[in-house]
Amino acid sequence: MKNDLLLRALSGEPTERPPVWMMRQAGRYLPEYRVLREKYGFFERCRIPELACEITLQPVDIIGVDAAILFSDILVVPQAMGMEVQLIESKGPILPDPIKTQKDLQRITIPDIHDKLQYVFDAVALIKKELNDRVPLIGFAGAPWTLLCYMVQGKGSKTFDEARAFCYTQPELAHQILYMITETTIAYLKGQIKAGADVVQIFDSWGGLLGPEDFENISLQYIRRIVKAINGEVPVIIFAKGAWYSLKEMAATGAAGLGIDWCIQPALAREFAGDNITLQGNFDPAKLLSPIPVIKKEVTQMLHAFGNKRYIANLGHGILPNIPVDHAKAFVDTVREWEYSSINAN
Ligand code: 1CP
Repeated sequence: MKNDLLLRALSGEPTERPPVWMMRQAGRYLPEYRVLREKYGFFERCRIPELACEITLQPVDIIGVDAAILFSDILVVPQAMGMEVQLIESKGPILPDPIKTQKDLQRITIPDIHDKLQYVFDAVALIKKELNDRVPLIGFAGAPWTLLCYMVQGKGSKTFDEARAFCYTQPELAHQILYMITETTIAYLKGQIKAGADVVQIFDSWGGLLGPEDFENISLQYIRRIVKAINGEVPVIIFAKGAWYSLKEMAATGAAGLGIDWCIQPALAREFAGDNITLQGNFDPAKLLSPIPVIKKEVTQMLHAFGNKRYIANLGHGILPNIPVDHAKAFVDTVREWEYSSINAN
């Protein structure tokens, strides 16, 4: 691997500077992505390995990030389990027949992963070939709770109140579904790893909507099972947005890295997570709309705050579609120009 900063940061080996990538780095803020978006539907872009490969490589070539992340979506898993998923322009994902009752369970299965998601594994293999070991490739999946949110609510939401109420009022049914998603996800991530993914990230975008006890019961116990099943084959990063109160428990799963958002101070996150894990984050994506000199100053402050410990520079959530490309580049360049030795020099 020519640039193995990400792998070294995840295994706790020294690095001269932190690696940097951005969640949702392949996407609408890039004009090159928007060209393909005009021509092909969302799932076409996911399903045609050549397109998924081209989109995955765009931020590596254009922005200069230290890792590629597979272009796909977390919702291909509910799709593979038998649910219809549509992506509607400017509305986001819609699942027209959400799960509400025990009877609806008949509509979903734990699928044969190669039957349903082979196109993802083909994309991973092609991306690995085209990357030619320039930077590591991150594979990913949604956490079971975050996928259940969409499968029950049927669309995006700021609160996913229907999904939360579902878990509290029909706990047995909820746990049956979470179990099915977990089994599917284990096979899915193992397939990505076999096809060549160097790291996998579990996105629990809605973890922080649950209180600490419910997070353990509804989300973390299933994430833990996934991490255990991967059993160190590749490093796993858990990103549970908003679930800062469980960093200690998440660190104990055996994950190599934990993503954090901008609502927790780096020092406090480190205190909760302990020293034997890599932290990833946590720049507020909305700050990328600031003038470039302000971005540079704030990123430098962030790097100082994380200090000379196991660290991957990233945003605290996905990049927004209206971020100018040169602002995204300023974020990445500031990290690339920084060296750990500057901490001692100052
Ligand atoms: O072109 C378009 O308009 C489609 C927008 C889009 C894109 C670019 C969607 C629909 N998905 C993606 C790609 C995607 N999704 C990636 C690609 C790799 C990357 O560059 O990072 C990844 C990792 C995801 C993961 C994803 N999808 C998450 C978890 C991360 C997060 O941002 O919280 C979630 C929650 C989704 C669901 C989803 N898919 C698409 C949208 C717009 C959403 C979010 C909807 C919502 O707000 O509820």
